[in-house]
Amino acid sequence: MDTQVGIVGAGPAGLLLSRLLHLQGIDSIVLEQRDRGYVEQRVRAGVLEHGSVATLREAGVADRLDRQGMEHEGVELRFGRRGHRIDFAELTGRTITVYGQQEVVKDLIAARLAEGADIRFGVEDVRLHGIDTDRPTIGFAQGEISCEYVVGADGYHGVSRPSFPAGTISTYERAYPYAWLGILAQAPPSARELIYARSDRGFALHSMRSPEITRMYLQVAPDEDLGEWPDERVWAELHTRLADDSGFALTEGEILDKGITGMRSMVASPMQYGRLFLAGDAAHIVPPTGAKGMNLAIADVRTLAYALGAYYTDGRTDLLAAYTDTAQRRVWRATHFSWFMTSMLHADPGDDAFGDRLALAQLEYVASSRAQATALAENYTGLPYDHGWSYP
Ligand code: FAS
Ligand code: PHB
Repeated sequence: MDTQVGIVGAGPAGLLLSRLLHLQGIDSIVLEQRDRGYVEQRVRAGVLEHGSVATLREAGVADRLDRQGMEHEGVELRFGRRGHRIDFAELTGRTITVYGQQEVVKDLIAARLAEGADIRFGVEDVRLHGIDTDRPTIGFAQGEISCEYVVGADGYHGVSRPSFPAGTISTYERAYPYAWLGILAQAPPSARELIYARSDRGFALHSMRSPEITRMYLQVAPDEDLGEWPDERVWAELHTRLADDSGFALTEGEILDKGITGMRSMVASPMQYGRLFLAGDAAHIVPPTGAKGMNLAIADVRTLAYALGAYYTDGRTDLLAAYTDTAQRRVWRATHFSWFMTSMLHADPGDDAFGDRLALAQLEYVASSRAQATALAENYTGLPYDHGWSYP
């Protein structure tokens, strides 16, 4: 046997799992199809829940996060040219931290390689075998590894979920009639906190990566052509959608990265077949409006590492058997919250004026009701985990 746990995918889920297993003396090998440079520069999520920050600290990979992460105590909802701040700290006692996903990935890779971990980049043609036996193997162009458990942390387009035999997995899906055009710009953020804006021209989001780098998103059509969006048009649309009556000024800068991300919700269940477990985007996708993607991946591997620890320490298999139910309680909560934020903040091209007014009425309610604002705040900052992180 080459290792105890074979992990496919070096995203936040796969890398954090290998670290949490290592802290429990459990061996793993991570197989990644892309090269190290690519996974370390891939721009994706940027918001860490309260619990995700605590988990990265517990995993001992938060030094740079603690130095460079931007802690926010609230967020602004902007509609009707007016801003409404949701005070997370006051309403829940919890905060969020803005820190790029690629920075989390860099920190995890550095920590793992520093302790001699086996992370294989650039592997091709990964195939899973014997996942219904107690000695599964993972084949790939450059070789094969045998292990006791396989974790599919290979994202939505990975090979792990399709490795479930036909009829053994169900997927619940919802596609949204819009997408996000995202930019990374060399410009200081134009506000201290995130701004989620709903305008009659559609959604816009003001976010950031550092005091020098702004991250922004615009609602566009699912089949939008990026070629139709020269920088000037992007900025003009951002100015329009983020405008308010308090003289908000948007600071422009050189656009460093520009891309379009589709919007869908997908939950696959169960998240286990035999000795194969799914974690992160391999098992569920949420639209990014609720900033839940990376945080759910972290929550999954927190639960899975705990269950694998109980198996290797005490031979317990009950927590592994309960993995799907435990993980999916949080997955469906986050899936609902992400759908709620997406529906409330985007102008649905298929909707009529009645639908528009419903979304605005929901926004008005969140902005004027302490109960509604608290519900949003506790979901956004992240609900407490089912269990504390301590070795079983
Ligand atoms: P990841 O997709 O991060 O990692 C999976 C890894 O598996 C990848 O490195 C991939 O190369 C590898 N892999 C795939 N197939 C393989 C194979 N056959 N063999 C070997 N390796 C394989 N969330 C937000 O909250 N905010 C955002 O702005 C945001 N933007 C996003 C933009 C995009 C384009 C995408 C796809 C997602 C975005 N998300 C965002 C969600 C994102 O943060 C994910 O939830 C997060 O990356 C999930 O982490 P993992 O499950 O580790 O999967
Ligand atoms: C980001 O900073 O990339 C970001 C922030 C909040 C979201 C989505 C993306 O809801």
